[in-house]
Amino acid sequence: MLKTPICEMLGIQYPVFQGGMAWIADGRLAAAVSNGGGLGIVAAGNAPADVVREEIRTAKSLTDKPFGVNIMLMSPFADEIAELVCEEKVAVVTTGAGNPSKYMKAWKEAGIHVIPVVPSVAMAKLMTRLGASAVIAEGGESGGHVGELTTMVLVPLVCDATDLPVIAAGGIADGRGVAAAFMLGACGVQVGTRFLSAKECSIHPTYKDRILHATDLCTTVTGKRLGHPVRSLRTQFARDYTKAEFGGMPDDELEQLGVGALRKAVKEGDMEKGCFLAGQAAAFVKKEQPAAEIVRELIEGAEPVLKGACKWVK
Ligand code: TUI
Repeated sequence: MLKTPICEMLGIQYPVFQGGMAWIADGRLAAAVSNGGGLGIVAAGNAPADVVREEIRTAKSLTDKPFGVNIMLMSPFADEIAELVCEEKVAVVTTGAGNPSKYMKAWKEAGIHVIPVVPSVAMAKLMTRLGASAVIAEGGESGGHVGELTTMVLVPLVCDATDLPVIAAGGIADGRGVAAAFMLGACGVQVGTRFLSAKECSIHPTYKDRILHATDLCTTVTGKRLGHPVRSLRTQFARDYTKAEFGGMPDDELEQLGVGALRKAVKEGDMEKGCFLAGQAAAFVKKEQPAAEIVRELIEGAEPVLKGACKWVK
């Protein structure tokens, strides 16, 4: 049985977080992951507080287990979501795409466990000083907004920089990845892309199908020029965006090209204009299955790998 200090801290059975995927991680998916013994996470994305409140209430109605809310800090509604999580007394807040320093005091006073994504050693140290409960070291294999470093390098560096529990993310979608994360010093994992294939994940069937058929070179990173590198499936949108990015389209026009593209992927399965965020680990995702089964497979797959880890040590 794989148990680590993060399980005790958060009152969860397995050290598996579900990634806070904007537009995708709703109350239904979060509750299914939490009911499966992991930590489900409702993603606020770019949604206003009333929409996120509904998803939190949905999650509460479907599970009595702890779950979290992910706050995407580039959202125009970040301030109101920051207040909402205190009002709703959510157990855990994870953050992404920015520095959550200005909210930390209020969240801690509300009794919330704050677990930020840190893309660098400096950010890990800052979050440790400001009282985070743990940190998520997310490498550039992940889907969506990516940092510079790979999981393989970022996780051990962050482990060396803080005494807090470190959750590894980016490129993890099976038991081998979970075991490897533990070898690097992590005591938990965050998994996004694998949960796109969960039965309880409500993305458009075309999105799910593309993930199930993804192979090794199916993802690419766009948006570096504007300073928001994003990993997604290599679709017509990604090709058009890359052409515009390197073809000298003015910044404001390029920004407009991306507006609404995520919604078009998630809600409409639009293969021309949709941006299908996905990590490199999409290549590991082979079938649709209940979220609880995914959590169990991640853990049960890791145990024999970890037990066999000393086979070359003589
Ligand atoms: O946030 C994510 N992944 C995301 S957010 C998102 S929505 C979006 N859509 C289009 C453009 C941009 C965002 C889709 N996927 N992952 C966590 C993550 N956080 N990765 C990297 C970071 C990060 C980056 C900089 C965290 C902190 C940070 O701090 C910089 C600073 O000092 O402000």
